[in-house]
Amino acid sequence: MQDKSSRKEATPASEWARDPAPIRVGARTVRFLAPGSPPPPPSVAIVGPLEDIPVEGPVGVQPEFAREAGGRALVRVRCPKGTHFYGCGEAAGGLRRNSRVAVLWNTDSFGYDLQTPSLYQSHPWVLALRDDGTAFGVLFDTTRRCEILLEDHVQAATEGAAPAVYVIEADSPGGVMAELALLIGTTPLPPRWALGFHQCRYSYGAEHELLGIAEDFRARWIPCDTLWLDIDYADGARTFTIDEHRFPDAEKMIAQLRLRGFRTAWILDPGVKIDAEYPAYSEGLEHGHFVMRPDGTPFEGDVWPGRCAFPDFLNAGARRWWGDLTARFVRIGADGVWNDMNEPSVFDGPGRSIPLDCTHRADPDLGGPDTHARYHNAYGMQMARATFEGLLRERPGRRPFVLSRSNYLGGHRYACCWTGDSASTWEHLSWTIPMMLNLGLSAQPFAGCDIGGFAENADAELFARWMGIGALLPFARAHSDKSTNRHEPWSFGPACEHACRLALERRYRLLPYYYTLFREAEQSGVPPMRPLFFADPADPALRDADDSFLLGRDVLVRASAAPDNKCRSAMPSGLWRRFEPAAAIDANLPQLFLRPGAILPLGPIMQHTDERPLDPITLIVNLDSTGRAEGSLFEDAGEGFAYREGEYLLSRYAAERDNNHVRVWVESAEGRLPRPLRVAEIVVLLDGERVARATGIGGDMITVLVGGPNQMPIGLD
Ligand code: NBV
Repeated sequence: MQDKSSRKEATPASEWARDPAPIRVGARTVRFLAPGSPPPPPSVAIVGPLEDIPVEGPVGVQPEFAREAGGRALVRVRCPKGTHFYGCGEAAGGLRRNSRVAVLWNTDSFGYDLQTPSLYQSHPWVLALRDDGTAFGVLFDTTRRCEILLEDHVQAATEGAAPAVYVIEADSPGGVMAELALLIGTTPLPPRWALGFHQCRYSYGAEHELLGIAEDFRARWIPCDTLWLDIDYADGARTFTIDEHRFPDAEKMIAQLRLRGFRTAWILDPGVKIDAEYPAYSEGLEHGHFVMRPDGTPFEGDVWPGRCAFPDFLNAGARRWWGDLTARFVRIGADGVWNDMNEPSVFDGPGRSIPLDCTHRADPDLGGPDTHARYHNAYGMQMARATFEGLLRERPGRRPFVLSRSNYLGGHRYACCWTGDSASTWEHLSWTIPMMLNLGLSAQPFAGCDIGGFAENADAELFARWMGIGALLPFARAHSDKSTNRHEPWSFGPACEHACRLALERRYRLLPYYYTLFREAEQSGVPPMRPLFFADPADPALRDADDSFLLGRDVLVRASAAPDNKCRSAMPSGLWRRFEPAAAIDANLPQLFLRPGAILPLGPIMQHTDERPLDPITLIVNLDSTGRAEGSLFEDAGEGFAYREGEYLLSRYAAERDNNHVRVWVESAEGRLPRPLRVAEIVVLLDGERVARATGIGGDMITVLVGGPNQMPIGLD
């Protein structure tokens, strides 16, 4: 995204990603079509039924259609003065996107900066906030190259036919996101382990190295769930192969890691090496699974393995073939799959990708056969889909976990994403929170960054701060480029290691809350990580907070990404009280606050997510001005789909103050899982950064004495 000044088939998977109980807050969607042209078919973003959506109709803003002299279709949406713009997916820079241009064209953008026109993903979607706190969203439904100018109006210029334009109106930004989810689906609940910490490096190059990293995590008592294998595990970078000299028995290695509580995630790039002896290539060629040149021969281009052909993921047969290859691979025990280079990146291709006139045999419901110009932005999403569906076919009882670098609006149904090849600089760290927030507001809420930055060298101070913030993002993975400083938590000496341990212990204590938020997101489409203005959309002071964010409704994170560690954003009104789930006060970690009227569930510190049950459970209580609070906790097996059949426990907690006592109880429960017998610790937040505590049996009413000697400072865990 650039500064304006600097520029001259509803699949089975997506069906189950939707939930019949979305939150609709006085919201309304209307579809607009360019006058005089036939309605274009919906793009891969759309899964919601269009029959319920009126064409034309009364909403607060109306798109106008025109055609540029050069031939591009133009859509302009005039907005009320002072409208604030967000969304448009992945871009470096601040949260508010007024006066910027988003160029939607998926691009491999190593070491990107503020002037890089487009990054790895495309989201032709703008969320707009009016001064009175009401909101609207505009979706330009095209996978073609699209430029969106955000000025006093929103203007999109796209190639090809004029897109259908959806306008969503709602009382609040959360209402717009919930309504958008009816059109494009929601993020399926991830397996619980995927919300733990992930450690990566380009590359852990041999079995002994990976096992050593695992031992270090456990010996140093630093929580971690997943270790990642980057391209050097493969034989000559051939996708689906493993170099047997460096990884002589991958299945055994995976089993050994599982015994220590580790999962593994493996990279699979789309480029298939042209090599007649390599089955992935010969099979793909034989069955016509590759993207073709206009003359009907497979397109060839250079990537890591050398000369490659590229699977045509727009085609159902090619997706199935690829998904089956992926499944064969994960039969040795891999837990997650990482799709990289899937913009797709082609070193010697025009614009570093596939030529625009190459052809895809796209399925009829995706739009039918057409050129790469039409489908470029959907390529990575359809690769993620092939991977997701392959995993689901192979392991129908497990939730697929796919990480994809490239994606398109609606691709949250298949993959988590990360923000690609950043650099280890304070500037890159400062873009992290706004990037995550805008991805969430673009319906890609399961996202993270390379903790520590990918390229260049971090130092102890930058890495510790990056870990403090990164450990609180929806997806938390440390990673680094070849020949740079390593990014394991102990790489920068004992003080930094201590800060990293505290940051990760915090994440693990917060996991029950995160998990509850992800379940809510699956139902409602409202992202777990939200901008501060969600606390009060009408408060002008909250609209461009780049160094604070909300987790759900209840937790506010103040997280400076500047060397001086000063947070500049305002606080929402009300007595948000500081709390600390670990003794993080002196480690320069972000500060955590709890909303007045909220009860926050925390778990015990764990070294990995299935190390032990959620016992004890801690409920942190911040009473509102009437002396009441409430909160909820969603629990289930952490894996599989039984929760969709009622195998879960959703507890709603309530608290009330009566003079010197605060009583806390389970107000209501939903789901078939029995309440486990466990210890509950109640922590009531009080004035002067003090707390009062009591312990009882979870499920019983517990009374906390909040007066006098029972009070103690926060942060004593
Ligand atoms: O597979 C190697 C890297 C990977 O570590 C990184 O996360 C990706 O964004 N990959 C790009 C290709 C090489 C980048 C220099």
